[in-house]
Amino acid sequence: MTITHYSENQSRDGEEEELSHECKELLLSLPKEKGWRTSHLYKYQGFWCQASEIQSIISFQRHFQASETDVVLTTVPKSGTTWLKALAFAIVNRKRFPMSNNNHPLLTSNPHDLVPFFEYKLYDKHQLPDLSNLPQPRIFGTHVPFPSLPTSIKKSGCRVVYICRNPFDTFISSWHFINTVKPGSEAPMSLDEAFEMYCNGVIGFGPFWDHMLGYWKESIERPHKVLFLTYEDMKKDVTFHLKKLAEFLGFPFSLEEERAGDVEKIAKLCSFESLKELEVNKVGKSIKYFENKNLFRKGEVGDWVNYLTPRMVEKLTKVLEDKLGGSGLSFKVFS
Ligand code: PAP
Repeated sequence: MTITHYSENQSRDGEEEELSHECKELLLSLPKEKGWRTSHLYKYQGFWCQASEIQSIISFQRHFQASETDVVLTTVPKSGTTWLKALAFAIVNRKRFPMSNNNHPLLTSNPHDLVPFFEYKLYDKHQLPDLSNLPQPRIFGTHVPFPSLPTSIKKSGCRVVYICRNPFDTFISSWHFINTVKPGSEAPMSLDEAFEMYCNGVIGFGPFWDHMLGYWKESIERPHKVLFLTYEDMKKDVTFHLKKLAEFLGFPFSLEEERAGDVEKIAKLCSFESLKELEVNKVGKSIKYFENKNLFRKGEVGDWVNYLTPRMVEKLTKVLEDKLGGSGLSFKVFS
């Protein structure tokens, strides 16, 4: 068996590649913990993230200029990002790319290529992208918590959509993902170790409760600008939520479109079952080091019952009560 050892400054999978002097200096001042995939996670502006993400996020915060027509899709990782990107893209572009079109871009491109992440794509590796010529409305994705979004997003009045997933399933999805993408030479992360870190809030862009509450509160204060959806509600009634999303984005379905079954056609095109079977989602990498196929695992609600022990369920339930109690945000995890 090969065991790989990483020293403080060595990079794992490009982890601390090409960091600027400024970023390296900053890292020295930040709290750090053992990471899930990378050797460390750093606490930047109150949330945990990897070194290379911090550099991109700083650049995003400094340089991105939102316009009122922009759409920003936001999530905790493994909460339904890929699904939301596909739906939003299909909704706002349906005049350009009608559902009757056999060449719909979602058939040949992964949703993350059509709706780029600020931190993994646009502002990755010192890039300063020219985003002025993108088709309107521009749609972007990010995992950055609400308080750390660039001021121009918070103040421009652009639309923000958040999709939230119950933390039991998000945890299991994250744990599977990490172990799938870890090189074979590294020991898998045990469920127990990952669970303790998760409950302590130490996970990319966590603590997850702060992330959720940031967007939850904003959606209550500014419901016309911040829409809060849940993975479970969308699974239960995708048609209803797709229409709600279209209305929120300013692209409501006409009666004619509804009669023609366009809502259902978009739901089908963006469904887990359809996307998973596409060639483009079986090969290639749309987000940095990660293979597209690993973005599609089971796509179910409640898979956590197959993994969590009664003690874990009790503990995470308590964490949710402690952290989300009184906020009005809760999860119905037991059917
Ligand atoms: P990301 O944040 O890394 O982009 P994200 O898309 O949020 O990942 O999450 C992946 C999860 O969404 C996976 O869940 P699972 O591990 O419980 O199976 C994945 O299967 C699921 N998923 C991906 N695409 C869809 C879809 N079209 N509909 C429903 N679930 C989906």
